Amino acid sequence: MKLILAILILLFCVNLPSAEPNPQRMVVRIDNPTMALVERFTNQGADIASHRPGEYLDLVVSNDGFLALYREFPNIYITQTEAQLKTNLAGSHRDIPGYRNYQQLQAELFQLQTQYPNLVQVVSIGQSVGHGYAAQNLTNYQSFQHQLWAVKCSNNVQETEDEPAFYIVGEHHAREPISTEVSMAILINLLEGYGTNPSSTDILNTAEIWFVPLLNPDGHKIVIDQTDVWWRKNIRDNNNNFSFDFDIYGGGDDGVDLNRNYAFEWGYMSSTDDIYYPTYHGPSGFSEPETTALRNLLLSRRFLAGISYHTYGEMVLYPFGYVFDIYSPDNFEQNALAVEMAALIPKQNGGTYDPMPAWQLYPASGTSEDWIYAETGAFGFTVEMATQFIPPAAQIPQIVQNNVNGAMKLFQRKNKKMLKGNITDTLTGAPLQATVHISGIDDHPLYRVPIKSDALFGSYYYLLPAGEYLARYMRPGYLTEERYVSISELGVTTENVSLTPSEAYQLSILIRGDFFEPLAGAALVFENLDLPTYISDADGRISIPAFFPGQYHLSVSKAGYETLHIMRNIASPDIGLRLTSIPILQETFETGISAWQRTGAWNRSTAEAYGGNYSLADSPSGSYQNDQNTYCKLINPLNLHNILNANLQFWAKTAIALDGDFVALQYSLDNQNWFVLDYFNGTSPWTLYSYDLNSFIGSNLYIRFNLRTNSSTTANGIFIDDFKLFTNADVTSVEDEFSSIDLKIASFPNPFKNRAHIRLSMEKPLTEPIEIAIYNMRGQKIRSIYQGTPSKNKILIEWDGKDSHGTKSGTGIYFVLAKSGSKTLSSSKIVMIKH
Ligand code: 0X9
Ligand code: ZN
Repeated sequence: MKLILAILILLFCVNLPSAEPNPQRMVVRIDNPTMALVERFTNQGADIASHRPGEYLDLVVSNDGFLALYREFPNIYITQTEAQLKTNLAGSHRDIPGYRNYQQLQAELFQLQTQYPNLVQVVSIGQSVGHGYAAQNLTNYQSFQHQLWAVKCSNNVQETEDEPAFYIVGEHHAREPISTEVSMAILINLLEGYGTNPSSTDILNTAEIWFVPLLNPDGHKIVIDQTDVWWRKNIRDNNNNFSFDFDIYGGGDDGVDLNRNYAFEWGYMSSTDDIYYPTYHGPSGFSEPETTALRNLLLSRRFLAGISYHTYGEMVLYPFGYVFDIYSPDNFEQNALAVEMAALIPKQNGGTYDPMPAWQLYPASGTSEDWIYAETGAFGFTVEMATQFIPPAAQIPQIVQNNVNGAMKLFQRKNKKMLKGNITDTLTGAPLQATVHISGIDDHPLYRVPIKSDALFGSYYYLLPAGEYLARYMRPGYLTEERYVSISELGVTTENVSLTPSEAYQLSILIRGDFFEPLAGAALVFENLDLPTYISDADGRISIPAFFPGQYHLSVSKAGYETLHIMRNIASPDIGLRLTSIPILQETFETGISAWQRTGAWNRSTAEAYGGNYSLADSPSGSYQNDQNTYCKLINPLNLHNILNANLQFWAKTAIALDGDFVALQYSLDNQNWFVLDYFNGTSPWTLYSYDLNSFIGSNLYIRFNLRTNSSTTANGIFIDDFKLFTNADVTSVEDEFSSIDLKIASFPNPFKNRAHIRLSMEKPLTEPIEIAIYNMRGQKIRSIYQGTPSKNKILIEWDGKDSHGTKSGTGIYFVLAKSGSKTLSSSKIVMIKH
C-alpha cells in the first residue's frame, strides 16, 4: 500500500495523472505543434480542445490517452484537470453567479420580454433531439424537453420591419457554456443601452438582432449536471438503445457534433462517420433538429453577418474553413471585419484576439460558418473565446464584456461600406425580389449564393470593400439594370432601382463550332434560374418560345468542347454562340511530362489512363505515402489575355482516404501564393472536371495539384488525364448582336412622355454608315430615326414617340438599336408612358 502511494506521489511529481479507479480526463498541451501534427490529430478524430497555429495544440485525453501521448511527447503537460473543470462549472464568485442552466436561461428570456415588451420577442425555433425522444415517451429523456429559444431584439419588435438582421449563436458545443453567457451579455447590453447608448439605440432602431443563446440545450444539461463535463455533441441516440451513452474515455456512442452537421461540404475534414467520436458528423447534413432550426431561422430573412461563439483559443475565424488555403469570394471584407473585431477583444494575457480564415485553425467540414456564408451570403464568424473550455466564474464578466465590444463592432458594420437600396417594379411600384450581381465578387470561381433583395420589401444589403463596382440587378421577366456604384469607407451607398417588366418574345439561339458549323447536342443552362436545360437541335438551334430579354448568366457545353460560362445581355431575337473544340493547351502525358515541375512522387503513370497509355499520378505505382505535401505544377502559367472565355478541363479518377487526405487543384497569380479552386478525396471513377477561369481573364494564371496526406490510412491516389485549356476570343458567331465597335446609346428622360433624347457616343468617329431605329418588344422596326456616318464622336437625336406612319405609339418598352448593315452595334431600352 505504501509502495503504491509512493509511486502515486512520484507520478504526480512528473506531472502524470494518478491511476484512479474512476478514470478522469484532462486537457494536455503540446507546445509548438507542426501543422502536420495537428492534421494527424484532427484526422484521427482526436478530441481537440484548442489549437493556436505554431503555439500549442490542446487535446482532451483520458489517463490512458495521456500515458500513450506522454510516451511520444515527453514534454506535454496538463493545462486542465477534470476537477478544475467541475469547480469552474459549479463555482460562483461574490455576486457572479457562474453558468446559467436551461431553466434559468428560459426564465430570464421571458423576464426580459416582460421587461422590454417593445424590444424583445422570444420565439421557439424548434425542439432539441431529446425533446423528440421524450415525446415518444422514452423514459430516459423526460428531463430533456428543451425548446430551442430564439430572441428577436429590435425596436417595434412585434412588427416585421424592413431592416437588415444579424445573428448571435451560443453553444453548438455542450462543454462551452460561456458561449451562452456571452450571447446573453450582448442581448442585455443592447437592451440596457437602448435610449441611452447611441450605438445600442441605433442598432435596435435600424436592425434586427437575433439571438439563439443555447443551440444545444440537451448537451448543456449533460455538462451542467456533470453527467459528463467533457461532452461536446448533442444527445442523438446513435445506437438506438433508448438511453444516453457517453464514455469515460472521451467519446460516447451517442451524439452528433452540431458543428459538423451543416450541409455544405459535409463530411470530409476533421469530421468522422464513426458515431463514437466527438466530431461525428451525423447520418446526413442537417440530420439534427438543432442545426435544422438554425438553418430555417437564417434562411427566413436577410442576415448580413453573425457570430457563433465557442471556446477556446482567443480567435476570430471567418469562412471558408473546409480545406487548407481556401479563400472565399468575400475574403477581403471578411478579413477586414475580423481584423476590426479582433482588435477590440483583449486576450487574457496581453494582446488582442487573432483574426484568421477558419481553416488556419484546422480545416473542418460541415461547420456553421461555411454553410451560413455559402448558402445565405451572411458573413458567418466563429469566435473562439477564452483560454479554457469553462473559465472560472470570476473571469466570466471580463471575458464576456470584451466580446460584447467585438459583437457591437460587427453590428455597426451596417453603417459603412455597404450597398443597399430597394428594388421595385417600374410600372406598379411593388417591391421585387431580384439578384444583385457585383462584378469582381459574384464572378469568383468559388460558390456562394447570389445576394437577393427581400421578397416582402424589395430591400437589399451588400457588404463590400470600398471601391467602384458594376452592379447588375436581374430578375427574369424584367430588363436588367446596370449601375456603376461607389462604395465609401465611411458611409452607405443607396441605390434604389426600378426594374421594367419586359414582354416575352421568341428567341432563337444558334450554336456553332470552330468553323461556324452548327453544333447539335450542346446544352444551354441559365445559371441560378429555375429554367430547363436546353439542347441544340440538328441545326445547332435552340428555340425558346417565350423568352424575357435581360442579362443572363449562362453556360453552354458539349462533350469535347469548351464550356462557355458568360454573362450576356440578351435582347434581340437571334443570338449566336460559338464553342471551340481546339484547346490551346493539352496534356495527355503520352509523350512526356516536361511541362510540369514536380515534388514527391508525382509522375506519369501507366497504371491508369483515360485515353492512351499514360496519366498523371501523385503515386504512379501503388499507394501514396503518409505525411506528404507535394505538388505537380504547370511550369508555364496559362495565358489568359485577350480572350472572352477560359475553361479548364481534365479527367480524374480518385481513391483517396476520406480521413483528411486530399488532392487540391490550386491557382496562383504570382507563382507564390496559392489558392484552392477545388479538392478531391474519396473514391470516384473517371470523371470530367470543368472550371470556369473567366474571373482570371487578363492575367497569367499558374496551376498546380497539391497532395496533402496525414499519418494514417493511405490509398491509391489521383490519376489525371486529358488536361485541356480552352480559350476563346470569339464566343459569339458573326451575326451576333454586338460587334467590337465601341458605341454607346443613352436615352433620356427614361421613362419619357413626349420626346426622348437619344445620345450616341463613340470612341472615335465612325467610317461606315449606321442606322438608328426604334423597335418594339416583338422585334419589329417601327421607325428609323437616323441614317448616316456620324462625323463627330457624339450625336444627339430626338424621337417624338411616333412610328413611321406618324402615329403615336402606346405606353411600353422600346429598343433603340444602332446597326451597321445587319450587325447590331449597340442597344438601349426606353420606356414610353402615354398620357
Ligand atoms: O472545431 C470546431 O467546431 C470549432 N472549435 S472547437 O474547439 N470549439 O470545437 C472551430 C470550428 C472553426 N472552423 C474551422 N476550423 N474550419
Ligand atoms: Zn466549439
